[in-house]
Amino acid sequence: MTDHKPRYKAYHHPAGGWGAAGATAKVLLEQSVVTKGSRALLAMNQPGGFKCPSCAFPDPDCKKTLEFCENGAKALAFEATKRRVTREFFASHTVSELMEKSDYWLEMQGRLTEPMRYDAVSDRYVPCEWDEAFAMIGDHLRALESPHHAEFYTSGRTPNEAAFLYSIFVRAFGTNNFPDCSNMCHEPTSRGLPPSIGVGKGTVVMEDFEHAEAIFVIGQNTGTNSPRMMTNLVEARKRGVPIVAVNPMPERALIRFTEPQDVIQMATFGSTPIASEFVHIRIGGDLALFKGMMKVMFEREAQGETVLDHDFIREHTVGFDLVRQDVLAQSWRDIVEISGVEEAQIRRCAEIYMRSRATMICYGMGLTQHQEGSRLLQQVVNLLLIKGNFGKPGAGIAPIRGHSNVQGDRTVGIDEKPTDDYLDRVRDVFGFEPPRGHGHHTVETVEAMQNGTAKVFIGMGGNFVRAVPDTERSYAAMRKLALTVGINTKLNRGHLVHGRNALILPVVARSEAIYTLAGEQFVTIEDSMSTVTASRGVLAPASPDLLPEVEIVCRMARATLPDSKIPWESYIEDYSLIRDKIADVYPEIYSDFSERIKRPQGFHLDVPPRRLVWPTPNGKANFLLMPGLEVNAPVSDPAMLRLATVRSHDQFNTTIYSYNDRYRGVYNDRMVLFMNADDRAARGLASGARIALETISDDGVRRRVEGLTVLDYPMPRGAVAGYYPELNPLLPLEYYDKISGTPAAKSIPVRVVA
Ligand SMILES: Nc1nc2c(c(=O)[nH]1)N[C@H]1C(S)=C(S)[C@@H](COP(=O)(O)OP(=O)(O)OC[C@H]3O[C@@H](n4cnc5c(=O)[nH]c(N)nc54)[C@H](O)[C@@H]3O)O[C@H]1N2
Ligand SMILES: Nc1nc2c(c(=O)[nH]1)N[C@H]1C(S)=C(S)[C@@H](COP(=O)(O)OP(=O)(O)OC[C@H]3O[C@@H](n4cnc5c(=O)[nH]c(N)nc54)[C@H](O)[C@@H]3O)O[C@H]1N2
Ligand SMILES: [Mo]
Repeated sequence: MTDHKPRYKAYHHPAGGWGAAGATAKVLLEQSVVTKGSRALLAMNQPGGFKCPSCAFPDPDCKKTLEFCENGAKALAFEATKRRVTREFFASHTVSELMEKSDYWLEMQGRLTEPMRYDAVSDRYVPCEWDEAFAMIGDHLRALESPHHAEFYTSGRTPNEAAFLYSIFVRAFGTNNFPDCSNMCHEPTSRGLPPSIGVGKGTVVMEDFEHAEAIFVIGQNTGTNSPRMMTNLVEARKRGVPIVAVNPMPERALIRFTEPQDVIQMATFGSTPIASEFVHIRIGGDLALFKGMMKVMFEREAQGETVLDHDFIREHTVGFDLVRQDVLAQSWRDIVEISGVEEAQIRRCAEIYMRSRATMICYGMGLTQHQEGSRLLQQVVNLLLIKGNFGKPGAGIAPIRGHSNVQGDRTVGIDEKPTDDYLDRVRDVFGFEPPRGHGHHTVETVEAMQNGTAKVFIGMGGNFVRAVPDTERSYAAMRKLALTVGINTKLNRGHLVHGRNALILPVVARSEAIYTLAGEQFVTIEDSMSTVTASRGVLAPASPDLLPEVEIVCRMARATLPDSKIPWESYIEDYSLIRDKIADVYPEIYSDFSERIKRPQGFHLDVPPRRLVWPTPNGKANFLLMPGLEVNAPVSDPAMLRLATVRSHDQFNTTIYSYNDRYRGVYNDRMVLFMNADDRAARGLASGARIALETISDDGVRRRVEGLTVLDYPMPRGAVAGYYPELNPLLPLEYYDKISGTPAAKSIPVRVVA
C-alpha cells in the first residue's frame, strides 16, 4: 500500500546511490517490465542497441556494461510498460471524462495501440483505419486556403530520418510553420550563439571533461535532468577540478553525489562532494554575476597583472573594448544586489576562472528561459572569449540539451526560419521550390490559433498544449481548430484538448524494432555534443497496429501531395535512402553518412569554433554588448516574487512518473511553492499555508493558480519555484525572449494571494 498523504521532509543524503538504485528497481517493477526491461536495459546505449529515450547527454563509455541512470530507466520503463490503451478503453470513457483525470493518470494508462478518430456525437475516440486517417489529413490540408494555415509541431524524440522527411513534406506542401519544442527550450542557444561564434550549438565533446581545469554548471539540475553527466562531474571532482554550481535552488546532486555504479562508494555509503563553490544566485541574477567576474579580471589587468588571453582576443575577436567599458561602469553595489551574491564569492569564482587554463561552461533552462535569454548566452560567450576558452581541449560552451534528439531535429531541417542556402539545396536535391518566408515558432502558432488563421495542427510527438504557456488561453485556441493530430506513443492532454476533428496516431517507440520489406531498419540520433549514432530498437512493438514515424510522415505526404515526384514509398522501406538525401542536403557535415554511421561510436558533426574558425559574417568571434545587469524587465510591485517553473525528479516534461521529488524532500504532492522562510513570514504566512498565486501583468488578463502549499526552502529572497506544467497557467503567452521566441518560464512575476 502506498500512502498518498503529502509529506515534506528535507533530504540529507547524497544524490544518486542507494536511493537511485532503489527507485530504479521500484519503477521497473511497477511498470512490470522487469524481464522484458532488463533485456532492453542491456541494449540501451550499447553499440548495436538503441539510444536512451530520455535526455540528450551523450552516452557514456561504450565499454562499460549496463550503464544507465535512474531517470533513463524510468523513461524506458514507462515506454516499455505492459499497460495498454485499447479501443475498449476509449469506448468506456468520454473525452470530457478523461479531461477530469490527472496527467499522471493519463500516462499510467499505458501505450496507445491503434489509430483513433474523435467522434463528436458520442464524445469518444473510435477506431479508424490508417488509410482513413491519412485521407482525412490529406483532405484537410488540401482544402486549406493557404498552406500557412497549418502548423507542424515537432518534439525532440523524433529521430533524424523522420524529422528530415517531415521538414521536406511540409516545405513541399508550402509552409515553414515549424513550431518545435526547442522554441521553449534551447532556442536561445540556436539564435543567440550564431552572432557570437557562428554556430548555434555547443563546442565541447565528452573528452573535454577530462581536460577541463574548471567546470561551471549554471541553471541546470544535472542529477535529475542529465544524470549521466554526473559521472563526468564526479570524475572531474576526483581529479581536483573545481566545479562552480550556480543555481537559486541548492540541487542535491550538485552538492553531494554517490555513483550507483561505484561498488565501493555504494558499499561504504560514501559520496563525492560536487560543487566546490555553490553560488546561490537570485533568479535572473546571472548577468550580474558574469559581469562581476569580468570586472574582477579587468581590475586585475588595470593593476598590471596579465589574466586575459590577449593573443586570442587580438587574433580571433572583435568588440572587446566596448564590453570592457560596459563592465567597468557597473558598480559593485548593483552587481551584488541584482545577483544576490556577496562580492567575496564573486571574487572567488573569478579566481577559479582566472587560474584555470581550460574552462567549460555548462548550462540549462536556468539561463535560457528568461526574457533576454539569447543575449544572456552571448555574455557567457564573452566570459569564455576573454580567456580564449575555445579551440583547446577542456574548454568551451556546453548547452545541455533536453530531448534526446532535439538538436538533431534542428540540424536536419526543423526550423521555422530556414536560411536561403539551405532552401536552395532542398530545391536542388528534391526539385521543388520551397517557401521562402519565415514560419511560426511555438508562441506564434498559439497566436495563429487564437486569431483563427491556423486551422490544422499536427503534432509529431510531444504534448504541445500542455507544454506551452497560458494554459487556459492555449486550450481555448486549440479547440478552435478544424483538425488536430497527435502522433504519439502515449495518451496525453493534447488528445483531449482537440479540434472539431481529431486523430490519435500511435507510433513505434525508440526501444522497439522496425522491420520493413527491405529488412531491419535503424534510425539515427544527434546528442547534445553533436555526435550522431545509430539507434536500433530490440523490443517487439507495443501493438501490431503501430507504425514507425517515418512511415507516418511518408503516408501523410502522399495523401496530401498525390502528384509529388518524391519517392515517399521507397523511403518507407529503406531508411538508408533517407540518409543519402540528408547527405545531399548537408554535404559539409553529413557527407558519406551511410558509411560513417557504421562506426559503433558514431561520428561527430563538425563544429567550426572547435578549430578556431568562426562562421560569422565578419569571420571573427564577436563580443556582444548587453547593457545593464537585468535579464528580465523590472517590476515595480513591492509584493512581486520571481517564479521559476522547474521539473521534479519524477517527471519527463509533461509526463508525470510520480508525485515525488525525492531530492527536494517532497512526497505525494506537486502543488507546492518553494519559498524562503523570511519571504513567507514577511507575508504573514505560516509554513505549510495554502495559497494562490497570481501573475503580475498589465494586459488585463487574470492568471491564477490556487491550492499551492508553501514550503520553507533555501531559496534566495524574492525567488520562488514550483512545478511545470501545473504552473503554466501563470506564464503569459507574450512573456518571452523576442530573439528566440522562448517563453521566460524561469522568471514569471507573481504575487501571493491568501
Ligand atoms: N528526468 C528528466 N530528464 C530530462 C527532462 C525531464 O523532464 N526529466 N527534460 C529534458 C528537457 S526537454 C530539458 S530542456 C532538460 C531540462 O533540464 P534543466 O535545465 O535542468 O531543467 P529545469 O528543471 O527546468 O531546471 C533548471 C534549473 O535552473 C534553475 N534556475 C531557475 N532560475 C534560474 C536562474 O535565474 N539562474 C540560474 N542560474 N538557475 C536558475 C532551477 O533551480 C533548476 O535547477 O532536461 C531534459 N532531461
Ligand atoms: N512552464 C514551463 N513550460 C515549459 C518548460 C518549463 O521548464 N517550464 N520546459 C519547456 C521545454 S524545455 C520543453 S522541451 C517542452 C516539452 O514539450 P514536449 O516535447 O511537447 O512535451 P513532452 O512532455 O516531452 O511530450 C511527451 C509526449 O511525447 C510522446 N512521445 C514520447 N516518446 C515518443 C516517440 O518516440 N515518438 C513520438 N512520436 N512521440 C513520443 C508521448 O506521447 C508523450 O505523451 O516544454 C516546455 N514547457
Ligand atoms: Mo527541453
